[in-house]
Amino acid sequence: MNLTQGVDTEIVDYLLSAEKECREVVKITDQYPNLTFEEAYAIQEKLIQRKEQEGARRIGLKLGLTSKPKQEMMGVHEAIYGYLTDDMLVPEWRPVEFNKLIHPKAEPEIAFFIAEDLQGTNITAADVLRVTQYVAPAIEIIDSRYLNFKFTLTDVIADNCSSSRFIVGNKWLSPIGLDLAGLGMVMSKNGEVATVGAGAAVLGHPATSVAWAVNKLGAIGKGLRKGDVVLSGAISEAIMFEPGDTIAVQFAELGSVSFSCK
Ligand code: OOG
Ligand code: MG
Repeated sequence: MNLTQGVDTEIVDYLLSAEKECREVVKITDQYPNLTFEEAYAIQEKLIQRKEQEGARRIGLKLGLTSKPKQEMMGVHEAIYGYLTDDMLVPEWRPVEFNKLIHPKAEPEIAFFIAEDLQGTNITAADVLRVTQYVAPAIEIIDSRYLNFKFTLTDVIADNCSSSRFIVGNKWLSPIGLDLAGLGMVMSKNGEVATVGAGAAVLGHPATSVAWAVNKLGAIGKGLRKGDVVLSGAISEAIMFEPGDTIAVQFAELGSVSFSCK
């Protein structure tokens, strides 16, 4: 660690106040250019612990940068992960409040509901599917705390991978017999097609993406727990929205999920 004592707490305060006050802030690597991935994950962990002290509950995991185009855009070869907390979950019938967010974007996701603890460093997509009770259509709302949504990999890891809100649709299916890689998806804004994609956009198969995260966690003695929900990574690029907009994501066999913004 090359961070001096107390700097991690300062960064946590900085990012949490940006989120609470709904304002963008200069990215942390402007001041700490040598921040390592390991340090960024340590900051992320502190940030989540602080949210827990303030009453939030950890309910799962989310993957980011799981598509080749997104990785190339960032000049990286690896995905990233962050935590989901219960206060991020928005019921489908409740409008998303724009004035509580900074510059949100919506992206299509597949949610995995985990029925058994899963920990290890040799976990495969098949292992993930074995413990997945259901998959469901989901939308993630990402809302980077950084100016103009621009950051380096270490910045975004520390910022809990831009996590902000998520919405889960009401059709839940067992993944057994579902072709999650071939699953087609259309995301629309106010009835007009905005993006299209398929499950394979996520590291070839969404369960591969979840397995990657489990192995990453396994290396530091952590894992998924029974009851966790995992967002496996965006299936297309994220789109901006404003008050009055409705975003809907329709999956071929998995049904749809939508939200309106007010
Ligand atoms: C980082 C988070 C990306 C995903 O599914 O790729 C993410 C960002 O692009 O702000 O959640
Ligand atoms: Mg996402």
